[in-house]
Amino acid sequence: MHLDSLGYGPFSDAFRSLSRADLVPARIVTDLGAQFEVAGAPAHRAELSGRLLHELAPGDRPTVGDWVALAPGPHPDDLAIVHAVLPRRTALVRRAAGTRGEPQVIAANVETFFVVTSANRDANPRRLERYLAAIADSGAAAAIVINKIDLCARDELAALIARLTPSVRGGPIHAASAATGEGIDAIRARVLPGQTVAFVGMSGVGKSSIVNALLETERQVVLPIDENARGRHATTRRELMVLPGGGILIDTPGMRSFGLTEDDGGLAAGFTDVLDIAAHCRFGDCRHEGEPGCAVDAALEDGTLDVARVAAFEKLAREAAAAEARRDPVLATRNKRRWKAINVAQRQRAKHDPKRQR
Ligand SMILES: Nc1nc2c(ncn2[C@@H]2O[C@H](COP(=O)(O)OP(=O)(O)OP(=O)(O)O)[C@@H](O)[C@H]2O)c(=O)[nH]1
Ligand SMILES: [Mg+2]
Ligand SMILES: [Zn+2]
Repeated sequence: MHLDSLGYGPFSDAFRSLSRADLVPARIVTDLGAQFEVAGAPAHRAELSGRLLHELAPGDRPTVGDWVALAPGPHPDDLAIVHAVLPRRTALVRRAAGTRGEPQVIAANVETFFVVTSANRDANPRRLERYLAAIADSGAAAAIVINKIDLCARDELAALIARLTPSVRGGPIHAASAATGEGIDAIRARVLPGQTVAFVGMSGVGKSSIVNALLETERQVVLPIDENARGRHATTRRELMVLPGGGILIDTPGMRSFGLTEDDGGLAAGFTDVLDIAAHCRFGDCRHEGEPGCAVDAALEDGTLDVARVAAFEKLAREAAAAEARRDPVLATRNKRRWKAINVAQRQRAKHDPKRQR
C-alpha cells in the first residue's frame, strides 16, 4: 500500500533522520500482542527487536496507528523486525481497566477521534466529558457522533443535543444513522485524505456500523445490541483501515470504562466554563466551600453552572491526580496545588445535588 495513503507525510523526516538504509517505514494496522499487522512495507507481520522488547516502557510500545522502522524479511510473508518507533504526533491514553493506573495507548497518530454515542441510550454527558478530557490531552481533535437517530423522534434528538452541548464546549456534534446513511457524508467530509480518524465509545453504539457505512462494505463485524448487552463485544481488536477516497479509519472495541491517567490541561480545556467562573472568586486559593465572594457558589446558586458538571470536573480532576500520584509522587505533589484551587466542596454538592443527600 502506498505510504501517503497511510498518512506517512508528516513522519518521513523522522524516518530519514534514523539514517538506516536497511529499514523501511511501516504503519501498525493491528496490535496482536506479541506481533503486529503492518502496512506500507513489503511485510504483513512484524515483531519487536529484542532490544526494543527490553527497552520500551509499556506506554511506548507501538500500537495501532504507530509508525515504525522495520527490517523486512526476504519474502513478504516473513516476520519483519521492528527496530524503531517514530515519535508520536498524538496518543490517546487511558488507564487500563482493572489496573492501578497503568497507561494503555488506545491509538497513536490520530487526527480526530469520533466519540460515538447512540440516540436511544448511552448518551451520557458525564461519560462524554471523560472521553473529551483524554482526547484533549492526546493532541487530537474530537467530534461527537450521535448515532441511531433513526430510532428517535426529531424533538428527542434536539433535546439530546441540547443536553450534550455544554459538555462538548463548541466541538462538532454529528447526528447520524449508520442504518439509513443519514449524516454519514458529513462524517466522511471530516476524514481528509492522508488523515487518520478513530471511533471510540461504548459497545453497541454502532462504531463498526459507521465504519462499514464509510467503507461501503460489511468489513467490520456488527452484533445485535442484545448480544452486546451480554458482555460480548462485536469488535475485539483495534484496527486501521484505508477509505477508498483516501483517509484512514481506526475502529476500536467498546470501552466500558475510560480511566484518566493524567491531566496535561485537557480537563481545563474541557471545563473552561467552570474555570472561567472560578477565576472570579475573591480569593485566589478559594476552595469553593462557601468562602465569601465565591463565584462558583454564586454560579451554582443562580444556575449558571450545572452542579452535576462541576461535580464531574472535580471527580475527573481527582481521578487524574490519583493516577498521576501512583505513577509519579513528586509530580503529584506539584499538581496538588492546582486541584486545590479548583476543588468544589462536598458540602456545596450536598446542598445542590439531591442524589447526594442521604
Ligand atoms: N437502528 C439502528 N441500529 C444501528 C445503527 N448503527 C448500528 N446499529 C445496530 O447496533 C448494533 C451494534 O452495532 P455495532 O456497529 O456492532 O456497534 P459497535 O459500537 O461497533 O460495538 P462494539 O464493537 O461491541 O464496540 C447492531 O445491531 C447494529 O446493526 C443505526 O444507525 N440505527
Ligand atoms: Mg464494533
Ligand atoms: Zn470559589
